[in-house]
Amino acid sequence: MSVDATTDQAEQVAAGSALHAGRLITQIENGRADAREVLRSLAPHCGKAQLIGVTGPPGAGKSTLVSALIRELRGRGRTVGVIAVDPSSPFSGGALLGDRIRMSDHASDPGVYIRSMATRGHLGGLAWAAPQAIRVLDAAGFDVVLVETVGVGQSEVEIAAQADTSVVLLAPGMGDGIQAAKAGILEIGDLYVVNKADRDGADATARELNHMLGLGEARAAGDWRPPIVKTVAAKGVGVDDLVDALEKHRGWMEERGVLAERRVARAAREVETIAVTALRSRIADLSGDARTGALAAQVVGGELSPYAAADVLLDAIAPGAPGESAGG
Ligand SMILES: Nc1nc2c(ncn2[C@@H]2O[C@H](COP(=O)(O)OP(=O)(O)OP(=O)(O)O)[C@@H](O)[C@H]2O)c(=O)[nH]1
Ligand SMILES: [Mg+2]
Repeated sequence: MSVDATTDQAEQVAAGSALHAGRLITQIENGRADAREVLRSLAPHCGKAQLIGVTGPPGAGKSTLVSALIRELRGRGRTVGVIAVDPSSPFSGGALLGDRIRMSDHASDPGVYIRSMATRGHLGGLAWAAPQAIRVLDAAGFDVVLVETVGVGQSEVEIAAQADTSVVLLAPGMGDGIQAAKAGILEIGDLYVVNKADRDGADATARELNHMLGLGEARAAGDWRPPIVKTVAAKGVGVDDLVDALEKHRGWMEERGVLAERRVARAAREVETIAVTALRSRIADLSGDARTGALAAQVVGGELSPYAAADVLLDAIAPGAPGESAGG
């Protein structure tokens, strides 16, 4: 892509063109080098959006809640971009978020943009691509960026955990609490939602959650105590309370300097991920290389320790040969 085309695409995204934002995300998913150039031009436009992660077990109602959140946020005059990662698990039979939205009233609303991303199959994986896609929607000027990830798998949980505010969604029954604890999502919530409050067991789930999280225990004055909000996402019930709680958390973070800290931590992770991805791909390039085979043979033959062999490998890739992340 030419310099002009890069500048043009960046300008279009920064001006809020959903079409160009969508194209850029596709380029990111495909690991295209020119996406990096556009992202570089967009850097000054990033950092304004409120980033909210929504995660929880398959079928808990994340997409339904996201759709209800969009409605509530639009009602409050905010524009909303959505990244739905792994949007429908084979277990829950939940509809694709995109399908759900198409059926609803957001479809023709220019203040809403929804994008699904596949979990697998793109260069560097999800951990690398999702934060870049979030950047794109941020640069495109959406006030709020919602990220839906299913709470199984480390990278999915991490994406939600790295938001400004992480919402963990559970639903009564199906041993959700236990599933969630296993996946490690219980620790990451700034807010907890017990969805499907129209079903039996919602109060019990909320109590169990309260107990497991030690929410009844004393905290230092000024510390954040994660609230538990009950919702019936399918009917929009409790969603206004949830948005109030989100606003409260944002206010608390700004007051305490937590928002700035989180953003620095997130950027650090992002930089690390890009660097590690580049190193991996350089190592992968070498794995077909005779040198790696020779090193392995030397390790098997007892001539080299694996550590020494790894040092040789690192020396071969580390000294600044341009790799996947160079120039970005
Ligand atoms: N009874 C009831 N059903 C709900 C509620 N919210 C969502 N559902 C239903 O639960 C099912 C799963 O909802 P989804 O929003 O697709 O859940 P999800 O967590 O996004 O699912 P995956 O992305 O596949 O993990 C759907 O059939 C919804 O209609 C609710 O508040 N009450
Ligand atoms: Mg979903």
